[in-house]
Amino acid sequence: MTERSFVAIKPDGVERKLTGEIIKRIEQKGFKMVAMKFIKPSQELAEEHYGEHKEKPFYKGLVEFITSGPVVAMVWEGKDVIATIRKMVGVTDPLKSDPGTIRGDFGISIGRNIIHASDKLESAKKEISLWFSQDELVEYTPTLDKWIY
Ligand code: RTP
Ligand code: MG
Repeated sequence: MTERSFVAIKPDGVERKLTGEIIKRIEQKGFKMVAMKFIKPSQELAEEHYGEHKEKPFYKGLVEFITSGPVVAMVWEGKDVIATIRKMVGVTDPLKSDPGTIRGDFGISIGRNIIHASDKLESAKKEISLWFSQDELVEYTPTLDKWIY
């Protein structure tokens, strides 16, 4: 199914200059970029984004970290993009992520795992509307072959 996913390169990924590498991987997979911005998230945005983890012991540190520096926030579109990008990202703990995944190739620490990606359709919709206004989602049709998104 064609759908959209919210992806964010976290402050550690930006600081380690992995932005180009990560965008390259998602582009080369074949997905279509719909939106992108470089921002230092506010406290409110971060708290809302990770709201599902409010009661967890790592919540405060997680919000502190995600607001500590700039992130690259993006929306990507394509067939099964949500599950596919999660697969490309790896599991939450980089040490348990397979080589070939973003966290498996570049991460060590669960609290510094480089990238966020929506885990299901419902979260993707919520996250896209939280991070982007409607007019920041760019409508366009690629003019290349039909099989390229
Ligand atoms: P994300 O939401 O950031 O894409 O990561 P995720 O789905 O793989 O993991 P999730 O369970 O949603 O957790 C959100 C972030 O919280 C940090 N975390 N720390 N046990 C811990 O110390 C712990 N568990 C989770 C991670 O940075 C994780 O990405
Ligand atoms: Mg998550």
